[in-house]
Parts: sequence; C-alpha cells; structure tokens
Amino acid sequence: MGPFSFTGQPNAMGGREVGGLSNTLAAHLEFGNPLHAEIVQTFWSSPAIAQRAGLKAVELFDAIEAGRVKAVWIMGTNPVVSLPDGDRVKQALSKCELVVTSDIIEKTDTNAFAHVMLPALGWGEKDGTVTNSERRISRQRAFIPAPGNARADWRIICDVAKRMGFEGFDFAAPHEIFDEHARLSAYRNNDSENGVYRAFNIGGLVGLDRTRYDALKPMQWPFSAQHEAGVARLFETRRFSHADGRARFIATAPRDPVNAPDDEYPLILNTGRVRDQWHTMTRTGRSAKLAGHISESFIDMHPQDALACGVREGELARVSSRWGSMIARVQHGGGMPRGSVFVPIHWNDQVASDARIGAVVNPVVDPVSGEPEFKHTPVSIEKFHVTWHGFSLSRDVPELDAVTHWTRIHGSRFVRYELAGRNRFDAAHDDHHDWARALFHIDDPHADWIEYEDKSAGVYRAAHVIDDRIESCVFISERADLPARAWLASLFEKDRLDDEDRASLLLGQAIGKGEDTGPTVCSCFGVGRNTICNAIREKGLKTAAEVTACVKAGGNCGSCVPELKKLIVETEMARLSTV
Ligand SMILES: Nc1nc2c(c(=O)[nH]1)N[C@H]1C(S)=C(S)[C@@H](COP(=O)(O)OP(=O)(O)OC[C@H]3O[C@@H](n4cnc5c(=O)[nH]c(N)nc54)[C@H](O)[C@@H]3O)O[C@H]1N2
Ligand SMILES: Nc1nc2c(c(=O)[nH]1)N[C@H]1C(S)=C(S)[C@@H](COP(=O)(O)OP(=O)(O)OC[C@H]3O[C@@H](n4cnc5c(=O)[nH]c(N)nc54)[C@H](O)[C@@H]3O)O[C@H]1N2
Ligand SMILES: [Mo]
Repeated sequence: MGPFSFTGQPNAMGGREVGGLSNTLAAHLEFGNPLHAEIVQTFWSSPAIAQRAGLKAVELFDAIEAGRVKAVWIMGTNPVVSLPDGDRVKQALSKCELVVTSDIIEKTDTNAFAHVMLPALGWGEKDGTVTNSERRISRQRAFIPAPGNARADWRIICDVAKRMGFEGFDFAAPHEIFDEHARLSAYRNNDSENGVYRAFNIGGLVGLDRTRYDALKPMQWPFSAQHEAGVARLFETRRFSHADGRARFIATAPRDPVNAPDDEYPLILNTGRVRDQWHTMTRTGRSAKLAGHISESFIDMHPQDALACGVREGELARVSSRWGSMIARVQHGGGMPRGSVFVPIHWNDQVASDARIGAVVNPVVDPVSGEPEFKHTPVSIEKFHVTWHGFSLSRDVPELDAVTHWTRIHGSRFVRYELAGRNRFDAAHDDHHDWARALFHIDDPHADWIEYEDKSAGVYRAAHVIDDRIESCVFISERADLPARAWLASLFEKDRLDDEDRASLLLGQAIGKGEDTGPTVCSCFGVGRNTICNAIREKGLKTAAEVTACVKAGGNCGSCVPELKKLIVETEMARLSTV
C-alpha cells in the first residue's frame, strides 16, 4: 500500500463506527465535546458517561506498569507481539492484578499472562456485519459450527456486563444489537438545535427483523431515509462533518524520528508484513500451505552492510536495539538500501525461540494519533554463533530444551523445526545418537532407527520408522549441506514407506525420480519457484499472464503476480549473463 494505507484490519472501519478506539464515543461522536457525550448518554439512558478519552495502546501499558491500571481485558489483539518495546509489555502484564483475554486461539504470547481466558468465536464461526474501507457494510455469516464452549465476543461482553449488574445488555441475537447501533447513528443526527451532524448515518436500516437482517445486501453508508440506495462517493454535496459543514486542512510540521542512529546502533530497522502471514500468525501460522512461501523470520539487508556486520546470507544474526533483541536469518533478496534493514512482524514466542521483533522496536509514538514509530528503530546487527544447523520433521512435538535456536513450521501431517545449536558433539561418545533419540523421546533399544554419520564432517542424519510409517527424522550438519525439506515432508503423507523411500530416506531426496520444485511461490496452486523458473526459461515466457497460462501460478488470488514478474526479470538476467 506504500505510505497511504487508510486502514489495514478488515473491519477497522466497523471498529470505528461502534467507538472501538479509546478516543472516540460510538457512532462517530467524540470526546471533548459535551454535546456529543450528552447525545450518547441520553440515547442509552445511562446514569454516567466518560467525559475524557481513554488511554491509547502504548499509554495503556505504561499505566499498567506504573500500577495506575490494575485490571485489563484484552480482546482480539495480541499486544505482547504487536506493540513496540514488547518485553516491557510482558513486564507490565506480569505485574497486572487482573489480566482477562478473549481470543480464538489458546496458546498465544499474550494468553501466557492471562488470569482468565474467555474463548471467543472467529469470523467463520460467528454472525454479524463488517465494514470495509469504502464504507461498505456486509453481512458476515457463520459457515462452521462453534467449537467447544467458545462464544461470540458480543455474548461474552453482555454476560459479563449483566453479572456486573449493568442494565441494557439483554440482546437475543446480533440483529437486535444492529438495530440499536442503527438507531444511535440516526439519533439527533441533523442540523437542529440540539443535534450533531454525522456522515455516518444508517437510519434507513432501523428496525430490521431477523429475516431482513439475514437478507441484508452489502451497502455503503450513509444509508438514511434520504439516501435509500447508499452513497458511493462521500462529500459530493460538499457537506463535511464539522459543525459549519466545512472541511479543515491541517498543516502538519514534518518531524524527524525521535531516535536517530548513532555509532552503537548504526542501522535503521524497518518492520512490516510478508505476503502469506497475518500479523501475529495465530491463525495463518497454522496453515501448512502458507508456511510453504516463507517459513522462517529473516533480516533483509544490503550485502555491504552485512559484510560490515560480519554476517553472511543464510547465517543467523542478532538484531539489537536499546529496547531488546531478536534472532533471525540474514538475506539480501529484498533490495534494501544501505543503512536500512527489514524484519517481518509475524514470528513470535509460540513459533520460534527468539524471533519477536516487537521486543526490538522503539516505543516512541506520534503525539496526535498515538501511532508508534514502527518503521524506524536504530539497531546493530552481529553474528549469532552456532556450531551446527539442522531440521527435524516429526508427527509429535520434539524435546527442544537442548536446542539453542528453533523455528516451528506447521505441516499437514507433521511439525517441522529448523534448528541450530551451540554445543559440540563428541563423536567418540555417540553424542549425536543419544541427542537425536532424546529429541524424539525414544528409549526403546529395538526401535526401527536408521542413522547415518559422517564424523569428520559433523554430519548426522537419522529417522524413526514405526510399522513402515515414518515417525520422525532429523538432519544436522556443521556445513551448509542440508537437503531440501519438500520430499521428506511428502513421506509423512504416506501410510507405508516403500523400499525405494527407505533407501532414499537419509539422502533426503528420492533417488532418480522427481525434482525439487523449490519454495512455494503460488500458495493457491502450490507452484514452486523452480517449476516457474524452468517454464520461463524453457518456454521463453515474458509476462505474468503467460506464466499463469503455462503453470497456473497467479491464476487465483493474484498475490504472487509481483513475485512472478520479479522471477521473469531474474531469469532473463541470468540468461543474459550466461550468453
Ligand atoms: N499479508 C498481509 N497483509 C496485510 C496485513 C498482514 O499482516 N499480512 N496486515 C494488514 C494491516 S492491519 C495493515 S495496517 C496493512 C499495512 O500495510 P502497509 O502499510 O502497506 O504494509 P507494511 O509492510 O507495514 O509497510 C509498508 C511499506 O512502507 C515502507 N516504509 C517504511 N517507512 C517508510 C517511510 O518513511 N516512507 C515511505 N514512503 N515508506 C516507508 C516499508 O518499507 C514497507 O514496504 O496491511 C494489511 N494487509
Ligand atoms: N513492529 C511493528 N509492529 C506492528 C506493526 C508494524 O508494522 N511493525 N503494525 C501494527 C498494525 S498496523 C497492526 S493492525 C497490529 C496488529 O496486531 P494485533 O491486532 O495484535 O495482531 P493480530 O494477530 O491480528 O491479533 C489478533 C488476535 O485476536 C485473535 N482473534 C482473531 N479473531 C478473533 C475474534 O473474532 N475474537 C477474538 N476475541 N479474538 C480474535 C487472534 O487469534 C489474535 O490473537 O500490529 C501492529 N504492530
Ligand atoms: Mo493495521
């Protein structure tokens, strides 16, 4: 989206309409204007109403740490991962007297601090409306049944409110809440003496019963009695939301980031997303297909900066700032300028030993919006020393206590770990053998255990088979010669290994058959990089559309099209450099 992202969360607009931010009242009414507060209070016949904005996210955790806030209810967000200065967020939560969380996933970095967990329903399990960036309200319907005792957030809120003795929470279903929401949006929304004009007006949707609510078609607000069809373009009438109907330009003075790089922290850390993960990965991290694209966190940096820091592509490095540190693998592919490094925001303590970039990010915020300086933290980078690299694939979770660094990758019938360690294996003492069996909890001396060891090269490979079915395997090496993971992963789909599989097992690839299709580029159709590059080379493909026609990649959601274009250029450059 570049610098002009309006809003990213799919229902961020919906969140604003219902007053989901600490500095707004519901229905586009604001704090700081007594008339606004009075409108909401009167509509709700509420005995009291807050007159001041609440604490914004970063301020809230400062207040928790200082003991000024003693109870917090965290709903639908994972602040231990997504807020800056993440270790301080952990510290604040561990001091807080009461931490309640509502999430749809049990094991998250934030849930680790909860005293009370309230299991919620996810979007495919619940019923309601969402609003996207073009003000279009759409019905959202459950298409999978509720798991266990999980309940919709609105039900949880209403029940807690009722138990606390508050009135006005007796809703039987979402359409009743929507009706109240629509009535508030239209309430005193006019130019009369005691009203306040708001563009957000869905008065035309007041009084929908369950049947009409269920049948609601997507439509753009405002949707009042006057605008029955919804409004595609706002402000065509040149009526804005200020009392005088006029818009305001606000001159903003540019300001440098508060923390400048220096000798100790000479590089600028930029953070953001990768294509196939969503935020803190609680959901996307569980998809085997999505993990095929980029499976580990990384530090993208210019090759010359890497040289100056003494790190090489493929090696692990530590990124440190004044606030904290994390570890990830160095790469150069992103075209970073000198002086800047990029680390994705997604990986966290559930999926990796030490990959939470939020711990490194500085907590300075914009004074007006409260938005943190997520894209600018001075950091230093140094090599993270390990003596060996490896990976394991297993049906059960291995024992990781003796492993220095790991990342977990979700497979369809297995879990994969990328591993690295600092210990030295003593070949004379069967160290590898004992270590690998402990990793998979194997005590049985008669287990079907196949192993290969090249002591002088520091290479060890082993696999555990039960009734001809692969149970686990581990590959470690002191050199950069580990096999690709794809073929081994495919063995976990089989109920029986055939003789050829067994013979090829510790090679890590099928003898004589099949080819490595490379890391996934198109997640929709599971098309690998090598397949795409071979097609481009052999058929002389020149456009992304031609690649799609040939190997299907890019033909569904289209999010890999930029990558296809890049591969076309790279393949052409490689061809030119060899002629
Ligand atoms: N796959 C995926 N998509 C998502 C999300 C996700 O988690 N995963 N999250 C959604 C959400 S909630 C949001 S908010 C959006 C965010 O969407 P974007 O804001 O588009 O995404 P980011 O990756 O955070 O950063 C965008 C770019 O801004 C650049 N940048 C950093 N500093 C500067 C600067 O000073 N000037 C300029 N011009 N550019 C700069 C970064 O290098 C980066 O390439 O994405 C949404 N879409
Ligand atoms: N360093 C750095 N940090 C960033 C950013 C950055 O660019 N750089 N970007 C920032 C931005 S723009 C954003 S939007 C944030 C996102 O940060 P978060 O909002 O903290 O990230 P999510 O992973 O989307 O968290 C959503 C949580 O709610 C749970 N959940 C999902 N659906 C439901 C539901 O229906 N009900 C309930 N109760 N829970 C549910 C999920 O399992 C997950 O734990 O990260 C911010 N942090
Ligand atoms: Mo966002």
